[in-house]
Amino acid sequence: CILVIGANGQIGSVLVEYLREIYGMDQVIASDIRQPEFSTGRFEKLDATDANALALIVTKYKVTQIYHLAAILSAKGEQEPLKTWHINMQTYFNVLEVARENGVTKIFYPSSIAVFGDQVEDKAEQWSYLDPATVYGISKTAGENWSNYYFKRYGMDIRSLRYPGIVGYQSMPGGGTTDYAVDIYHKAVKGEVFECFLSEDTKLPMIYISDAMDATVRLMEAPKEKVTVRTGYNLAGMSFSPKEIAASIQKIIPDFKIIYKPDFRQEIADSWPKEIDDSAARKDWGWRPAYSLDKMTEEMIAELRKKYQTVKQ
Ligand code: VAH
Repeated sequence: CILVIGANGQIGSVLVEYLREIYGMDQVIASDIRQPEFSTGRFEKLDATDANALALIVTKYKVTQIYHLAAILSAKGEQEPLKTWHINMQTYFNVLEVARENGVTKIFYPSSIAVFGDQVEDKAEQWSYLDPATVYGISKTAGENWSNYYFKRYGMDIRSLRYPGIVGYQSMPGGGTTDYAVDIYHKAVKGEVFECFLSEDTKLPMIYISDAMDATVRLMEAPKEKVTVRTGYNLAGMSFSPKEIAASIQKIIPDFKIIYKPDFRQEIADSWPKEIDDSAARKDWGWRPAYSLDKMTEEMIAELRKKYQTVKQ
């Protein structure tokens, strides 16, 4: 069985369905700290800071793979730095130790472009120097190094992607700095003016949710010997600025309006690279993005129009 921790989150909520499509409904156990209002398959309430509770679920379902998608993201994480560090690290230490003690064969650890900081000018290479500016980024950098340690010391097959900003229609914008790129579509489809918390030229690496899902499973299913990066693979679909995504939306919704009111998240975004070199992922396990900005915009608007129409009826 596969256990997804943080199944209610932006990635988790989509990944659970994606994995169930591939491996079968009863092969994927979703878990999160709160019971969702509705869940289609097996769900276990779990506070992943509680190692015993995690171990009970792992043994109950004979879990062989864990996707650890629970974390406090970059913007929200800055409000209480030490709490963010504790939650992001304690949950991962529990995953590593419970997995080691219970013969879990594979772990997916989501990293982020937030591991990069001001040492990277515009383009982040696979082995660029990591000087993260946020607690979230510090915790992801630490998590990558712990993954590499457990791989070397215990031979555990832990695989990781440095996700850029993820854009999807399935969940509402969360505590991420890149979540402006989710919220903008909701406002455009509802015919509301969008107030952007980043300046118009803030270019950031992003990826459409479908490409993020494809990359995740492609990495997890790659033959072990192909996985040459045991910290975190750079990954990106495209890079764009608020001005560029707004222009992409206006091709479909011409009267969409955006205003710019940068706040504390501007500083976080400025510490991140504008572009990502993901050639290692392309070479090792055949990564190729399928979505351009305009193709993502078409799909996001179509899906959100369905979502809001159903709400209106
Ligand atoms: C965030 N969406 O904004 C996450 C992600 C690269 C950004 O880590 O915190």
